[in-house]
Amino acid sequence: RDQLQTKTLGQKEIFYLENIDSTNNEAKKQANLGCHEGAIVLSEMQNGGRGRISRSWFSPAGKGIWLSVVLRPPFHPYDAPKCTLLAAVAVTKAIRSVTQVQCGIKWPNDILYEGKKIVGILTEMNAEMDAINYVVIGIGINVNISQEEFPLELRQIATSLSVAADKPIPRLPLLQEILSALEKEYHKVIQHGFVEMLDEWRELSVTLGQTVDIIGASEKSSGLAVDIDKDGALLVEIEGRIEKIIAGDVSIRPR
Ligand code: BT5
Repeated sequence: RDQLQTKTLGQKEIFYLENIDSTNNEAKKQANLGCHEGAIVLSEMQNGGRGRISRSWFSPAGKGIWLSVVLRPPFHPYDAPKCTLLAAVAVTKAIRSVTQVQCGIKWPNDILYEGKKIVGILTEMNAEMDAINYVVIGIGINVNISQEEFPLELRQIATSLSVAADKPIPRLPLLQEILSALEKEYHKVIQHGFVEMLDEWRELSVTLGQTVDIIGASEKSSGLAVDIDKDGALLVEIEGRIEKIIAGDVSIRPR
């Protein structure tokens, strides 16, 4: 805590665990019990790490940053999913500055290096009527996992910072920078709105300018990812028309 340069994130409450099913589950539990904004949950490993739509997240002991952050943002619940975009910007910047690994954001919730996933983000929300009670941003970062340590089904699609940098990466300085960057982006968004953040997102994106397959749409389609809009939707040009792709409904795959 003394080593954090943040004002709120990780300052009042840090829940540090050896093992847990999912740091997001623990963070939601603590949020329901009334923890402060900025509380963080960290675990050395997760035995039930989760991705979106009940996919699982590989989280071996001591080799990653398995982190969840509780926020109580003054946004409309409609804007909560944009926390994923904000976190992707913050984490990408932090990784680039601490490790020099030139990773980039794949819309909406992945950070990739040379096409392989290094980070996944899972934002979950609890809201009543028009107000957010809390948002939990779950961030999973593969830090020191060798390529052979990934289960077979992930070996071709996942990688880690130590593989990308070709050396072990100490976790603490990276965690400190991630929390600082997250706090900075969060306050920027509160003060100036999401639209202000989008230029940074565009700069760090590896999705824009690519031909992508849209998966989960009623008709299978593909097109050129041209931009992100004020709602955080991906704009894809399909046969001369611009389609708005909303996170959660569909995912994309580069051609
Ligand atoms: C995600 O889901 O990418 C969100 C992952 C969020 C993980 C963090 S860890 C801390 C917090 N606590 C949790 O329980 N979760 C969060 P999605 O876009 O649905 O991608 C999931 C897919 O990524 C899986 O189906 C696998 O194909 C792949 N995958 C699983 N583990 C991986 C890993 N360690 N590295 C790269 N890819 C992985």
